[in-house]
Amino acid sequence: MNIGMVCYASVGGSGVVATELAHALAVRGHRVHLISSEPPFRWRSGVPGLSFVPVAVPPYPLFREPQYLLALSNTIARVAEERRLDIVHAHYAVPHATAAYLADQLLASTAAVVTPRTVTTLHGTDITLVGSDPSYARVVAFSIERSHGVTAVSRSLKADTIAALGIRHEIRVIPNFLDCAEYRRQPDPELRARLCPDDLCDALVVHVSNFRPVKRVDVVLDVFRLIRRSVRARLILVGDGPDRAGLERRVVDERLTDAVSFVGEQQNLVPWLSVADLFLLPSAQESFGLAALEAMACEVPVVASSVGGLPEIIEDGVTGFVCHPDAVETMAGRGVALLTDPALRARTTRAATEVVRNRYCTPLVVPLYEAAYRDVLAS
Ligand code: GMT
Repeated sequence: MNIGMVCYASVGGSGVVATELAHALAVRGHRVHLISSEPPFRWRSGVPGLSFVPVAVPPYPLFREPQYLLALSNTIARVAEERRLDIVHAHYAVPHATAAYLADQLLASTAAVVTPRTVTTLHGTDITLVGSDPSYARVVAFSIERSHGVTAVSRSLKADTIAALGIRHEIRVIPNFLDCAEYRRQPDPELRARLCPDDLCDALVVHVSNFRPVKRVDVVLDVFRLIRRSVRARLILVGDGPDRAGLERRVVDERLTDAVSFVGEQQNLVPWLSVADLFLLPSAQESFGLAALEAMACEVPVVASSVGGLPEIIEDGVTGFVCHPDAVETMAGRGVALLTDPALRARTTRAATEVVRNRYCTPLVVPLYEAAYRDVLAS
């Protein structure tokens, strides 16, 4: 098939999933054209069958608002014609489902020979935070309904989409996935010794996110402080975003600079996860929680909040722990248990990696997207 994959380039799970899907589909013999403002975070050049198409947004000094939606719609229609696309796959509904719809209408209005089918994948905040905002809801719902196929990354997000936007279109749940050959524990004793010297530290706690309020990195710090009452632990914060500066100030004010390190965005997470003993994800909302899945694949036990799709990937007490988002003491207690009880830790990480390998590796999930493409092409 000839597929146009539309996604955000900024660091975030939807861009990661779209880029990995584009890559995996190219490896499976499809031609994939990734359309975005710039090559996304995980972009790998030189893969046969995979190409990148930038969306150029010409500046005009009179506008304070860049016209990204128009430029993207135009680019999708152009690429569809030039490269004879069968499928346009929009990741994150806002505004990509709308751009795909506009491109579809453009092609139809010019009686183009090529009229690709559109598929929209809902990722989370495109519904739960952004898309259901009254400023956007009507056009987002309209654009989702006009997609030929719709997928969501969890059952929870499917339910949220129906509840928040009243969508009647069939929504197929296709979970996120990862390359299980890449995401496995690969210990780096030097990195471990640098981050957690034996004489000062017994355990490494890790959190990875884009430091937005929904991720509640302040709660990561609260939980970590409680854990430190019983375990000589250090905290590694991976990522960057609007909440980082405030947290850095808090770490200084609370005299935690020796115990907490901010290491910024990391292209390759595996080394950071492979030195970790515990992963914290106390998000307010998380439609899937790709970061938790990546930790589980690298044998890091996860303590997360019981929101959104997290309980679909983490079975409480079996493959990790999910707690009420406000139960900070409970999260800390679960963390201490995992750090101090080697048998519990081994049991949990073994069960978690088994679930990852049995359900979430690339070869198990990518065929579900191929089936969705075949169905919309046949419909
Ligand atoms: O969190 C966002 O606002 C953006 C989005 C993204 O692009 O990373 O995150 C969502 O999509 C990810 C990939 O499907 C999911 O793993 C995240 O759970 C989801 N984030 C939220 O629901 C907060």
